[in-house]
Amino acid sequence: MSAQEAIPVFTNLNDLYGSLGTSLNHAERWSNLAEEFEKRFGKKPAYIARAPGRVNLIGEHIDYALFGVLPAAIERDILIACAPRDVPASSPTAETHHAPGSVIAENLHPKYTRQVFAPAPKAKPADVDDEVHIEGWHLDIPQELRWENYVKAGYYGVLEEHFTGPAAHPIPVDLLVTGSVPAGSGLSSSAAMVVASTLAFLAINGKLEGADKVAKGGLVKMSMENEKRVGVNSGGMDQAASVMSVPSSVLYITFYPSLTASPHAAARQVLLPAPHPHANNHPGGAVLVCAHSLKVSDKALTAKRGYNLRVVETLVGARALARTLGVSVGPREKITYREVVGRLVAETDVGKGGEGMSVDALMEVLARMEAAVEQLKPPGSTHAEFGATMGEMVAMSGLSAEEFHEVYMSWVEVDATHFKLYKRAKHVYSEALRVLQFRKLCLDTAAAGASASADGNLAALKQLGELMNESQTSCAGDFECSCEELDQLTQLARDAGAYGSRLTGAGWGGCTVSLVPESEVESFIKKVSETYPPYKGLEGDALSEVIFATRPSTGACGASYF
Ligand code: NG1
Ligand code: MG
Repeated sequence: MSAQEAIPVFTNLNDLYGSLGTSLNHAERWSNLAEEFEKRFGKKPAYIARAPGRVNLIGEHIDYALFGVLPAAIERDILIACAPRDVPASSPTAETHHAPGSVIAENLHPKYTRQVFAPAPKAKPADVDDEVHIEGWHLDIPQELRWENYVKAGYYGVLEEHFTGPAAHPIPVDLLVTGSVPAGSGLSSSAAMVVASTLAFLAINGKLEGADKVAKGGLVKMSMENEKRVGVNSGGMDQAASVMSVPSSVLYITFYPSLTASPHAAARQVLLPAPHPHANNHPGGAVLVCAHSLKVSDKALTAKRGYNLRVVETLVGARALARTLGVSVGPREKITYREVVGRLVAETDVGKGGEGMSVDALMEVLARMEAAVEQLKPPGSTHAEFGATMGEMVAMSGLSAEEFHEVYMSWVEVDATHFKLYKRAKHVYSEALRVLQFRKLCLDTAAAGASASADGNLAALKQLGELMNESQTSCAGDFECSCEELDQLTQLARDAGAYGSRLTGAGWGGCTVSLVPESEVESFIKKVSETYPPYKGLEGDALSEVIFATRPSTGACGASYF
């Protein structure tokens, strides 16, 4: 799973469906999309891009602190069918859809209307030979969570990366979108949209071929930058999971020293304990069940008091901690919590090295951080739960008020009077450690293979569940990204027999993920559907839309039609 791997393009659709999993009728979805495309645009699609949503097993809100996380792609995905549109040479170019690189975007869902837009080049005529030189592009992307903004965000990145310099015009494109990832659910429909859009525009413009073709790592990087254009200062977990995932496996994704700088370290497979061959009286392996709290988590609305505020609290906390620990930090550097421990080790434990630190050494250091973060409680503070005021926070950063605003506040809008640096840090370091403990349990069980006892497997599953439960407690108490509905649903899931249950994704609504004994999935779903009040009266498809088992699925890919 290296970042240099090419993005798979299928020409045999049966091979493709085989790789996607069996919980949705993929063949029907793909052929329906292709037929509908032909009906609407009068030609077959040239390419269909697929990008899956993801579920995060453990490691919440630590990707932007550059700590490793354990997500897996799910079967539910976004598909974008597309084809070049011929624009007659003689046609008047005043109309938007005749402009170079113009897009007609439709969505299979009837509630979404047709969108027509065209990017405008920022061009400057070159001196001698009259060639036009394109310096960049204008494409209006309102910071609202509407589907077409994600399509535009993907396109914009492709334009900026591949269509600047001597004029090379992007081709006009018709496209049709469909999706099965519920929006606002914490299953990353947004990243799936951005990845699918970026992939579609790369494919249609021939950027997935040739010597300098975009590979998986490039697609992750572009998609991360593209998603930021819609207004959330996210880490890279969702885009990496959507692109890099492989069937049947969870991914351990690390972002340090950088996701794409260390392609081999970036994403590694971690297998959940498999059913034990001699597990007569034991429930066998475990399955992931996603359950939507039915509270929609709208990041556009909650960013100022939620996601973006947490990013600020986490980054400022890291600088303050670096200072109290005597770790070097540049005057304008936005150091992260991962870099703080890296440097702490490199600068104090000679020989261990910060970047190349082994996972065991990292686990040791993380365990020591619980005491260290106590120093982030503002001295003598009487504020509830150790929140620092803006003034106190500026003082802790060691920057002048002006510098502080420039470095930490100029790129983001937040709405808060107190900033809970201590509680956020406590979550980040304990969660980073739980991820590594979870990973170790999985790797140790896999290494023991058939020689492990059935009891050993079961014990491992219970411990994995325990770590998920602890993660939920930390998200709710210290990171404050849960909500009543998520607290209730995770508790009901445990009562219904899950090994463990927690919120997944940013929180404040959206989905939970539960680790459930394979043999008990049906009865688990039934019990939760009877006890979680918002599920009252739901059955059949309506119920399986909100609570469903999923297996780790494959990452982004495409299909070419001939
Ligand atoms: P969601 O809300 O599930 O898309 C967000 C971030 C992730 C990560 C998680 C919390 C985006 C695109 N993604 O996920 O990078 O920080 O929250 O762990 O904002
Ligand atoms: Mg999202």
